[in-house]
Amino acid sequence: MNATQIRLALAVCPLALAAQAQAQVLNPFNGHYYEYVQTRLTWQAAVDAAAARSFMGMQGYLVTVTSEQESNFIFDSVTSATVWAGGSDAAKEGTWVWQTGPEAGQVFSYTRWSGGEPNNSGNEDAVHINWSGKAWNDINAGSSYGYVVEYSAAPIPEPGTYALMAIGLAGLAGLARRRR
Ligand SMILES: [Ca+2]
Ligand SMILES: [Ca+2]
Repeated sequence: MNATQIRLALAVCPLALAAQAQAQVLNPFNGHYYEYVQTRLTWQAAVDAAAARSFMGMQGYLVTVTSEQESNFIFDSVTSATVWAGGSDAAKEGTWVWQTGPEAGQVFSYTRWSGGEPNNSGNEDAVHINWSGKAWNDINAGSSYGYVVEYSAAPIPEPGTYALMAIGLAGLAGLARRRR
């Protein structure tokens, strides 16, 4: 590497780091973070890959879109690519249920289906978003798309943490009694 190449590497490196640091985008409205992953996977593989990611101690999950604001935010600020979201009607045709994140098990209360969708054309059991502008479509879960990982919940304390907290509180109570 000559001097020019070293100078170039030093100039480019911080830019690369800055781009990486901004992979997760904060939605100030709900405090959740979102990360677009370009790698094309099947729906179930995207569910698993999202759950394997974590950010600031929060476990990721395949995105759940539960409001107009969240839908707009993803399209405008995270990605406008067509991406998987964590909903399925595989268990009961026509009943769309979130399978991921804090909403796992909840029937969709907010939807943004494109006109004529979901149409279950050839048995389509998974939802992808940003399909037609900001609208959604049901599609075969074996198709391959990129995906958005959402991060929202603080990690759930391990049972051992509660035990330590209890010991800590008992210790403080004892200290308070001794002071009196
Ligand atoms: Ca969500
Ligand atoms: Ca469809």
